[in-house]
Amino acid sequence: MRWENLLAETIIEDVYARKIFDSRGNPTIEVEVVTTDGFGRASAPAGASTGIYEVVPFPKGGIDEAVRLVNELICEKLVGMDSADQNAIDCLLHEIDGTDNFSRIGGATALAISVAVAKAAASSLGVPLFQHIGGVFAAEIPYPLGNIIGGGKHAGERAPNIQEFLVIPVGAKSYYETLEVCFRVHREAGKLLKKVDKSFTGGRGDEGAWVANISDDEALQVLSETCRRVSDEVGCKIVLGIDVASSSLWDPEKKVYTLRREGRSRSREEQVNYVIEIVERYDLRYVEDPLHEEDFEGFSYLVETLGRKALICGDDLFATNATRVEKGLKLKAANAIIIKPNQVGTLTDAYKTLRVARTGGLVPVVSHRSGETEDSFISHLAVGLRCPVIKTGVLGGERIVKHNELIRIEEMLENVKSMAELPSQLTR
Ligand code: 2PG
Ligand code: MG
Repeated sequence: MRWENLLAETIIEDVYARKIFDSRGNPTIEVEVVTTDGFGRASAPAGASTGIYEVVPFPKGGIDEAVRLVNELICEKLVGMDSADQNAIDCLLHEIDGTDNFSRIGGATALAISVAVAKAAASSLGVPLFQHIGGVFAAEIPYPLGNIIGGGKHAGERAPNIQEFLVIPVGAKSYYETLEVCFRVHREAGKLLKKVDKSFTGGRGDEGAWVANISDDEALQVLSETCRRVSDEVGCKIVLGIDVASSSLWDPEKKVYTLRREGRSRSREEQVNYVIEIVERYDLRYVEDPLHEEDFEGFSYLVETLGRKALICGDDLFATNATRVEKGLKLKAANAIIIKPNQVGTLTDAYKTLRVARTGGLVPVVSHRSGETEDSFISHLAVGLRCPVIKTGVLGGERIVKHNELIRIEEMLENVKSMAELPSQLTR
């Protein structure tokens, strides 16, 4: 086959946007890209605990304006371009937008286009999406960070302040097995919660994690106890983690962390000490956003104190933004990073941030958002970019599609796959 013919197959012929709904019932944007020989469809997720350094999701006129912009303006500019040239497409999106936070076309708009283009290219070329992203040697399967108990902005008033109580089945030998363990922990934790909280009726939060009327410490006790038991029963090492999502607790005026449940607050110093205390008491190996998004120095102190024992992971702190990662690296403010493509708008931007982070030794964790759709793109992204951990909630259709897609990827890679190599903080 001639090179020109091969290239022609990936040429964009049409782009179309519509409004759909996410898992919280909020409207979001979905984009379809048609090429000569392929098709890609992608939609944008949405956060509840969004960081202030994330790109703006929608333009001034909201989603309707975003849809209009795609169908009436952006489509025309993309037709004729090569979907396999992701960099050129993402550069063009920046050019059309002309701002540094995607406020004109919307970051959600950019993301849906960027991902739909990648999917269309993979489909045109007849290769799996993870291989299109990562090449033929992308064959490492990530471990899930399973969300077992929820709190903060993902749950109700009486739930814990900490947003997510997480587990990683580090002893599992396959993705399928990691899920068996995660779901067993989830099931058993549900049973134990009934004993701890008499009013618990099996309610679940945005990501499928249990929501109960318990304190942070009670949630950690339930998680610890459940993991100990399940680990013994199934013979698989399970480690614990949390996403404090501290920016959601931070009151910038009073300069305190508000503990809604207890009706009191913690000073910065108290918050630092509390994090150190629970990491030690519950042997937490993963702590995401222990402090609010401006406190690089506080993060540095935690890395210095806990960094050899636990991953101190920046989510809102970095907002998948390369400039913020550079600052974080200078200050040694984290040893892990959340990669959420919708925080930055395009696949190329997310990749660039990942490259900076990796060069600086940060452990990358590809992540969903609390408001998700049936799009399983991040499963491919985690394998394609060789990220050792994927954070994608626990139960619920929009979470399960990502897990099931990883089971399929694992099967596809049958003879060449290996489980990802985990950092020492998780395996020690
Ligand atoms: C987080 C995410 C996903 P949200 O804080 O890590 O769990 O939550 O999408 O609400 O920001
Ligand atoms: Mg987070």
